[in-house]
Amino acid sequence: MLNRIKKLKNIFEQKFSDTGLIAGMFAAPGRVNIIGEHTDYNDGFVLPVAINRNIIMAAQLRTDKKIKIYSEEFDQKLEFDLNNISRNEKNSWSNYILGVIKEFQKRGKKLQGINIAFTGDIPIGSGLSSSAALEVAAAVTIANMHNINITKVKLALLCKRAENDFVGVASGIMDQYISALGQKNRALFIDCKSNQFEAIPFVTDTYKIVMCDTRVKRKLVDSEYNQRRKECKEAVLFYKENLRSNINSLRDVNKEEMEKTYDQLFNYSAPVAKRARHVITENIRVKKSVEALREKDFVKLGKLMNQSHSSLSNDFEVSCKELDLIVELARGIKGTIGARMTGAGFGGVTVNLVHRDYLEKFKKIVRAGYEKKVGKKPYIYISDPENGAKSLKEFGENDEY
Ligand code: NG1
Repeated sequence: MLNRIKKLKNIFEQKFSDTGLIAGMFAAPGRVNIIGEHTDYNDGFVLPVAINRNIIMAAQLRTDKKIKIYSEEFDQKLEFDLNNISRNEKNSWSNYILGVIKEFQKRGKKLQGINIAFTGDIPIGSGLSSSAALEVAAAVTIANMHNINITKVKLALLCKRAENDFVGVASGIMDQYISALGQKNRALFIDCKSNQFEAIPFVTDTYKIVMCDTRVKRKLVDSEYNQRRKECKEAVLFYKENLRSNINSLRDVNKEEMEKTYDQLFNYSAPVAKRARHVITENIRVKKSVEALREKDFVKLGKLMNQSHSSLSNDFEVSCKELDLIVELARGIKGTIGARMTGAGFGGVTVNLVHRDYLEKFKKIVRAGYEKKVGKKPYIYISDPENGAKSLKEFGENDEY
């Protein structure tokens, strides 16, 4: 990261003149969800980790009310007025930062003008949550520069509001929580109903988290995602009528109840019955995964990840041939103890647990096998669970935010 920090400092100096006011640098990571897919909007459980890819942001206060933002990735410098923040339809990347600024303003914070430059190495649009990282990096930057005392939980909730209300994506809390609250060698067990979380030790010298990016554009994802949400709601209505009136989400239905009524629901709608079965069993798998981590039983965790993929592919039907191919190739390699798609599906990334002695073999076989059938190589990233958002006080010195 040191080189990127130096590079960003140079960029900042080229793009902006020194105002002499408070300056600083901050970073917020992307994430991968180890298990717990399509459970967040069903009031369920997720188990993400922060990864070693970040948005890094350099900033300095200004004496006026202007906000100037430079994105290295888009090579664009935009200017806004603090007194008149509205959505930018043309340069949508800026909305993640503007939305965060707006949220601070909504909370009555008097902000000063600010110059911002940022860069990042989280691939955009592949399901590693570069957008939440950008929001969290912006929030940490704004809070620090203005001496605003805010807990990490409140900061993550503020970013979620920015995403829901300003950017306009009805996401859950997972991405902003893990980017703000991630911890080195820990996964975050999040209850998406209560927003409570617990950092679970994810300690292993033997296994690495490997992400494989299919590089498939997630074409169907929006319509299919909304369709799945609708089907889950339909299942809740069915259970409410046929089981108990106090069922308000799939979280409230246990496995026995689901199995007892499976045929009845299947006769009403086969997809709805299958979606419900995925969510209800996935919540159980997340809780078992937490147990596995507490027991340091990574083989057990890997098996649960494999089961999660089958359930997402067969019952929730959000996988695609490229994801299934990478999962199949990965599973064929000795040293892979778990492989599954992660994120919304229809493309994006898989997450794997791979023995460190087999990493090179893994990369070689997955790249070659995928290229042979799909015509391009997948991108492969390797990470341990990392810390969440932090201040980069000085070059190379990583202080916890
Ligand atoms: P990805 O595909 O990682 O952006 C999406 C949702 C999550 C969750 C997963 C499925 C957004 C921004 N994120 O994740 O909240 O529902 O799908 O588990 O919509």
